[in-house]
Amino acid sequence: MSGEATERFRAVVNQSVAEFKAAGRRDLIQDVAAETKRPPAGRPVVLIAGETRRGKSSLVNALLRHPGLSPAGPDLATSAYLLFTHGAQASATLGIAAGTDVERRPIPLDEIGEWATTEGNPGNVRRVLAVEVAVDALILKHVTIVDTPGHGGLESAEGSIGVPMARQADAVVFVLDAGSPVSDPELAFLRSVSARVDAVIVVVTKTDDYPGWARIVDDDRDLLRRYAPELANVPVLAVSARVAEKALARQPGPVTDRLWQESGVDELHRLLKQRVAGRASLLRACNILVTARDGLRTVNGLAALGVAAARGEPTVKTAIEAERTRLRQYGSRWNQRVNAGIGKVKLTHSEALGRGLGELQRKYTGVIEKSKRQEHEAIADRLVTDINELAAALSRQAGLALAGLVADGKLDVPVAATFPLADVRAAFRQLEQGHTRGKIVLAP
Ligand SMILES: Nc1nc2c(ncn2[C@@H]2O[C@H](COP(=O)(O)OP(=O)(O)O)[C@@H](O)[C@H]2O)c(=O)[nH]1
Ligand SMILES: [Mg+2]
Repeated sequence: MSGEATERFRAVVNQSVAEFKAAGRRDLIQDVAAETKRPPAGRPVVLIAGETRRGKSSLVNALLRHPGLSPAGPDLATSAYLLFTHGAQASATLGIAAGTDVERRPIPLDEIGEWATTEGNPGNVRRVLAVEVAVDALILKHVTIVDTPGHGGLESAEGSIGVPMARQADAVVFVLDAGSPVSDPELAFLRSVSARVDAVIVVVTKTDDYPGWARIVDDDRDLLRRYAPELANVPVLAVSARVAEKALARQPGPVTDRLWQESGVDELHRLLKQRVAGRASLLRACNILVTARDGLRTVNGLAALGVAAARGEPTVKTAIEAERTRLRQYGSRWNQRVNAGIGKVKLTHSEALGRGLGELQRKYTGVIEKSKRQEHEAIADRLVTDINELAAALSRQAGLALAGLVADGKLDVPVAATFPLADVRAAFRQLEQGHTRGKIVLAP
């Protein structure tokens, strides 16, 4: 980021932190602080997350083109983090808990399973925290890949290490399988990940095993749209590590190429290169903003009345009508009070809109600067989604402000102008001029 962009970025983050302070939410301040304090990145870190036995380790092996490197199988469960980095010479190094220290010890590559699976190391009696594996795989020239343990489901205490760990990641590949649609705990996990990580890719694996995989992929997309709207636009890729293994076992040639294509693993490779590789600092900046945005949503979304108003619930509408009638009886005093009320709504609204647009602008300036021409269309699509999201968050906030005014007995908000979403910048300009008589409405 340029110096000026860095300054503006800091200002946005500081502003958010100030809001959290005002709301007495030390936890949210800590969340953002944790993001900003991470050491500078070299290659972006991609976390492979998901329920146990979904096929994470097999997918990692397919991506690395190194069958069996990350222990995988029907009776195996990964029990430690496996960090795959690039190295011309293959090597594996254990990280073992020794009191408060971490002892590092090299091991042969074929002993990883003895240390990093529930079978080789039941109950983790060997106190393995992680294994760092260096191999000469093409994908590792672009990103560092972390295969994650998980052996009690995402809901369990062990499974939940996935969420804090996700904070160490620049991007997350979330693995589902084609046997059944995304489950509630998986959706909940994805939602909490998306509150920290901007770059999320969903992968539906084992397509070779389930002839009905295409319907499951459609269902997954649909469920994400409905229950995790913030993830409505994440890429959902269908893959098969098994088909990739078949391709790996063959000599190069047209059939092998077709198998790679069919496996979907090449597509995942391409997506990681396009969206993640070479963007460590940009992804980190985005993740800080995502964390701040999530905090702002938490702070702004707590009041139940606000939620009811945003949903247009009849009781709230009736309250607004009654208030309007009451206020009409006030004559000139009514005008004063209404204007004060409008000022209040306008203030909250313009600050939030300004902040939100500023964030988006910064984010996308960075993204567009570093992207290739053919990616621009896809980026534009994402921008529109994000603006929609911002507008939805703002209408919720406006609902809150309105509800507050109803409670204060100060409500009547004439609408000065309605802008279609595409004119969001015009709306913003009018707000900036500050001469508006009524509330600015963004029509989604
Ligand atoms: N048919 C098929 N089986 C797979 C595929 N990927 C993984 N599996 C199997 O699913 C089981 C769990 O895989 P693993 O990679 O260990 O899952 P993890 O626990 O998420 O790391 C193993 O028996 C794998 O052989 C795939 O693409 N196709
Ligand atoms: Mg595994």
